[in-house]
Amino acid sequence: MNCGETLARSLAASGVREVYGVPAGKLAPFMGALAAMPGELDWVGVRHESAAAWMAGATRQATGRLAVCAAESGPGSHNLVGGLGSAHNNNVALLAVVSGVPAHLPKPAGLVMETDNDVLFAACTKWRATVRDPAELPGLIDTAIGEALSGRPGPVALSIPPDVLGAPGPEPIAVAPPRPRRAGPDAIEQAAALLRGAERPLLIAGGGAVSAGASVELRALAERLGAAATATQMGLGAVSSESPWFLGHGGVIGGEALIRACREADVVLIAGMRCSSWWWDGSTPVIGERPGQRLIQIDSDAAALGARAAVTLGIEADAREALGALLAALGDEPRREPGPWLTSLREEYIGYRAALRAHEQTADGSMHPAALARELGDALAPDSLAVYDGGHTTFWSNDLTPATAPRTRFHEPGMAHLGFGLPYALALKRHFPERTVVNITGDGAFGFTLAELDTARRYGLAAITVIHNNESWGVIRLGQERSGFELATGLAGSDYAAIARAFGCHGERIERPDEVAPALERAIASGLPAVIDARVGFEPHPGMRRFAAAGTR
Ligand SMILES: Cc1ncc(C[n+]2csc(CCOP(=O)(O)OP(=O)(O)O)c2C)c(N)n1
Repeated sequence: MNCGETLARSLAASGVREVYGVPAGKLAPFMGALAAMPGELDWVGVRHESAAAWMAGATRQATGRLAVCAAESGPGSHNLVGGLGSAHNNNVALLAVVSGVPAHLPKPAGLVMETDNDVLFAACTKWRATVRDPAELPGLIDTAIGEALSGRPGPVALSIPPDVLGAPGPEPIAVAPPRPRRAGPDAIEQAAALLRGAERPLLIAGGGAVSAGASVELRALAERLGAAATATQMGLGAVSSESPWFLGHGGVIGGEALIRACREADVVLIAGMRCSSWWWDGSTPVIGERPGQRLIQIDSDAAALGARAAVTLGIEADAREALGALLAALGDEPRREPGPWLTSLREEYIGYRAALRAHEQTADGSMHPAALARELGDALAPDSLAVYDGGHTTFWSNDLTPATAPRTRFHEPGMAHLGFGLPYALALKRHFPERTVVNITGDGAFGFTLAELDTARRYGLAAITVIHNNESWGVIRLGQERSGFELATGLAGSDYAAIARAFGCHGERIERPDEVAPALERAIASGLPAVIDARVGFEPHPGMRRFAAAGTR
C-alpha cells in the first residue's frame, strides 16, 4: 500500500464518498487508489478547480457529509482559492487535497508549477498542513477532518508531495465525527427564564442551526412562545417561509417587518448565526443587548459568542442540543398564541410580499425580475432544490422562493462569489437525482462557471439553470449610474440557450412571466441539463439602500 491508498482508504472509512477535482499528474498514487474504489469513493471530474470546491461544499450543505476537492499544486491550488474562500466565509466544512513540490527538494526549488500552498491557503482555510513524511499522514488526516468538523466548521487543506504520496503508506484510519457539545444546565435555565418573561420574542436560525439539524426544535420553540422567527441566508428553510411566525429572509434586505422585529424585540435568540453584515444597520448589528433588548446567542464556537453583537447570555453548544434542552426546561407551560406585536409584523410582511408579487414589467416593457422570481417560486414542487447565484438576482430569489424545509435552498452570503451556483446545483443533482434542482442566477454570474455544463452532460446531472438575463452586470451598473457614469457593465450578445445546446444540454429563451412554468416543464421533460435564458429588465430591489450602507458609516 502507498500513501495514496492510505489516504483514499482513510477518507472512505471516515464517511467521505466523493472527491471532486481536475485530474492531477502528481496525485497519481491517490487517483490510482480511487480508480479501484468506484461506488465507494468516487472521483467526479470538473472543468475548474473552484467548481470542485463548491461541489464539495454543496455535498456537505445538502447531506451533512464531508467531501473532498482535489487539485494539482500550483495552477490547480490557485484555482481552488475562490471555492475555498466561499467555504471559509460561510463556515462550510470540506477537505482540499493537493499535490506539492517533492519533499526532498530545497525550497524554493525552481520547479515548474511550484507554489507554497500553506501560504496560499492561509486566508481561505481554517487549517492547513503539508505532509512531509509518510509517518505523519494518519495523524494529519485525523487533525484535518477534526478541524473541518469541530467548533466553527470550515475548509481545511492537506498538501501531499508526490514522493510522499507514492511512498509505502501506513495503515488507513477511520475518523469519527466530533460529538455535539452540550449546554450547561445553568445557562439553559437562564435562557428559559429570559424567554418566559419575553413579550416580544424573536428567534433567528443561522447556518449552524441547519448543520446541527435543529430545525424541529426551533420550530417547536417558536410555536411554544408565539415568537417571531426567521433564518439567515445560511439557515434558509430552518423556519418555514410559509409558517405563521415568519417575517422575511435575508436580514436588512428582508423588508421593513423583519427590520422592525429586530429593533423592537425584547428578547432575541440567535442559534448558529454569526451576525454578518446582512444583519447590520450601517456598521453595527441591528440586534444586540441594549436598553429594552436582551440577546441570547447559541454557538458551537466559543469565540463567536458576543463577537459582533453584545450578548446578555452566550451559550457554547450545539444548536440542536441547546434548543432541545431549552424546550425541556420550558416544560409543560401552555403554548402562547401570537400576540398583537407578531400579528402586526405579519400583516406588514404579507403586504410587503404581495407588493413584490404584483410586479409584471419594468419601465421598458421587459419582464420584471420579481415576476420571474415569483413564477419560478410558484412553479417549483415542494421537494425541489434551489440555489441562489447572481448579483441582484439573489435578492428577488430570497424574497419569492418559498423555503419550507432546511437543506433545500442554498445561498452563498459570506463571500457572495458569483458563479458558485452551477457547480452547487450539479452536486445537489448528484445526491438527489429524482428531485428538480434549479440554479437561479444572473447572466454575469453564469459566465464564471458555464463550462461546468460539460461536467453536467458527462455525468448526466440534469440540473436546470434559469438566468435572469438583463444583459449586464446589473447591480454594478446601478451603482455606476448613481455615481454619474457607466463603464464596461454591458454583457449583451451572448446566446446562452445556444451555448447550452452546444454542450449537449437543453436550452431555450423566454421573455414573459407566463412562459416560465411551461419552460421549466419542458426542461424537466428533456431529462438533460438545461439552461433557460430568461430576458428581464433591471430594477433596484427595495433592500438595496440598506445593503449598500453596510459597513459605510
Ligand atoms: C467572482 C466575483 N467577482 C465580482 C463580484 C462583484 N459583483 C457583485 S454583483 C456583480 C454583478 C452581478 O451581475 P449578474 O450576475 O448579472 O447579476 P445582476 O446584478 O445583473 O442581477 C459583481 C461583478 C462578485 N461578487 N464575485
